[in-house]
Amino acid sequence: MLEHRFGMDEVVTKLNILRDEFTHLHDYNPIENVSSRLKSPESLVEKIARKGVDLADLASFDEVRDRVTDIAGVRVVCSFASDVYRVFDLLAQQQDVTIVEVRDYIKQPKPNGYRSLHALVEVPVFLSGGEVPVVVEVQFRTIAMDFWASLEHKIYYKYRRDIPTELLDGLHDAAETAYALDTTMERLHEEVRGLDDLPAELVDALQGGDGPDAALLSALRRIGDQPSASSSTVS
Ligand code: 0O2
Repeated sequence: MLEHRFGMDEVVTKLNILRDEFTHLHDYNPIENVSSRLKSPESLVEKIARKGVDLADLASFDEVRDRVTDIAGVRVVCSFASDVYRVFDLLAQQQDVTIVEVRDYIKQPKPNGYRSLHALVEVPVFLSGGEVPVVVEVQFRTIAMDFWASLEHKIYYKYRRDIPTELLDGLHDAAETAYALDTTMERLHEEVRGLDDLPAELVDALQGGDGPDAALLSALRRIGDQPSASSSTVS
């Protein structure tokens, strides 16, 4: 279990470094929050049983590791879905990180509505006896996906996995609403960032008086998207 904690701490450090770099050296930080947890022995035993495996049949801890891949878990909460993939890419491209498996529950949500990007990553842990590869499960999700998953997790355990159908339907609808909110917020965010690229006096002029002319703003943004033409055309 200690090895898993060391591996988990390494991944957390990598993500915190990225978050701090974005906070201090860039104008936008895609990482809202990074948290981690080591599965408790009780939860480990419960998960093995949930998978229909008799603990007595497992001869070593390595066999337990083979069955339960999220002993060390890290969760990264991002503002928007595009940030989820961006942060995943930034972690995946690091030299000492090996991607073992990716499950994209954002593109293919679970039947209950659960969305997150799951990655099993392997990192080397350097112990006194040498290097040990450790697998850590990293879950990347948006704030809205995290909000939904936290509530669903509580309900799941409250009803001991036997959730009434009405509640299941309500949760599924809520997951779709959360996803729609993610999409709208991301579009608004992109619009505001698009405005940042236009000269301030032009944005002020468009937003004063009778309000912004949506068609003109959208045309200007399209021009702004073409790097070579933007400044000369707009001015
Ligand atoms: P806990 O208590 O959070 O640790 P598999 O590999 O398919 O045999 P596994 O390992 O469950 O099964 O893989 P999966 O589906 O990638 O899930 C791993 C973890 O993702 C879960 O761990 C949860 O943390 C989270 N998760 C997956 N599905 C759901 C879901 O429907 N709702 C919520 N709230 N979380 C989910 P644990 O051990 O199940 O739970």
